[in-house]
Amino acid sequence: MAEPGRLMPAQPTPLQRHWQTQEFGMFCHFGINTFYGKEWSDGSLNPAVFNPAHLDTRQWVQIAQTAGMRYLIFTAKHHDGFCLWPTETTSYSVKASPYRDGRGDIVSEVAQACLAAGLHFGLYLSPWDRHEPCYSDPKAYDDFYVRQLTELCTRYGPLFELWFDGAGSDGRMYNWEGIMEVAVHYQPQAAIFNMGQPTIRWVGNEDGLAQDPNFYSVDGQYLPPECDVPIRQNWFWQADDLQTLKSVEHLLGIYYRSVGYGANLLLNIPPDNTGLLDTRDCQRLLEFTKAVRQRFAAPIPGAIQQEGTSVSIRFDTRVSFDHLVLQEDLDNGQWVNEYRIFNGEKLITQGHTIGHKKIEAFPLIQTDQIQMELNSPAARLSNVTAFKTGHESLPQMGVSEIDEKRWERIS
Ligand code: FUL
Repeated sequence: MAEPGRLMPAQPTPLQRHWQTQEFGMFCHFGINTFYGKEWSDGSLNPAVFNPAHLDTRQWVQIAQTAGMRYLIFTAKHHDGFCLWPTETTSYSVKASPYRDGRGDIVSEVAQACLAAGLHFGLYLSPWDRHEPCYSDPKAYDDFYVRQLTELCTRYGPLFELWFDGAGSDGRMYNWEGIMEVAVHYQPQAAIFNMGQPTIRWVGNEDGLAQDPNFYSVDGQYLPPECDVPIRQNWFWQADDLQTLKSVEHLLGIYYRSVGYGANLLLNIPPDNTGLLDTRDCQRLLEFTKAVRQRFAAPIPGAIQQEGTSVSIRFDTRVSFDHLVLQEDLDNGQWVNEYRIFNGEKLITQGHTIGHKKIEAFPLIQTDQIQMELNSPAARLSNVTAFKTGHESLPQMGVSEIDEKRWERIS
């Protein structure tokens, strides 16, 4: 029930709620760029060198699952237009490469590995296409793009997410209506990232950082954010950027400010030019996710009792903890936009958004109950769990790792 003067918040669909519960995914940028040490290319690179000698998509999936990731998004086509599946729409594809003598289908190899392991699978299909000659003719390109999307939506089983990247498309009007028809018709369960008729949105930076408050209602529509960020500086694997591999502390900082701020985290681990994830990236990823698991290994559940805007959380016994994981009941939309948490008279922590998940860190306390004040009696919590992690504040993120302005926002 809406309070007087307060509009009902936007309501999530079951698809959106499910998507939010998946929390953490692997992004895999792989393509012609991988073989030329490039981030972007203009569609003129020769596919003759595209030949990942040890391609093993099961390794990608196995690492993703060991890291606790629940989905994998693969670049079927980046801005260069090179297609990783044997499309009928262009000759600029794996068909023109020596990979499996031109009979390979990498999208299929990723899809099969995900399916076999039970990992959700999604695709990135860049609208901006720097190879395709008909790109300059909007009508012709819209048809071309719809055909590409139709191939992807009909050949590879259920897709968890379709990633529509806005780069290069400023000022360009695509036939989103036609594009969305294909997506919704063939893949009604796919989350739509950021363009067309989106069901999820870009967080607004490529550092993997959400903010508090993190509002899911945007222009009256429920649109939870996804934080995409590469594990190194670049999205595609490069031989010479190992020094930019993010530290465990930096990755933890991202985790607390994405998943811990109620957003999903899509972390890019790029396959190298042999077709495998780089062992150094894998090692760092697994060190980071092990640290997350260790911190949250021993949950201390709290019993929630609410009266109006006051909530008391009781624990079975007197316990010590330095973290709280809070979750809001989002069935009726997002209501919490302000909360404070007390131990007796003492304010432990406060914030704005709880949403799907909020992770709070603070100096260790010992108690058998805490109290919370919410902004609205319509707000409901679905979970409050305490943890003794041995860490009393959010992981630091060095100023050198992000620009000054952002630092002000997130510190
Ligand atoms: C950006 C692209 O230009 C990058 O190459 C990368 O794909 C990133 C995820 O999105 O807009």
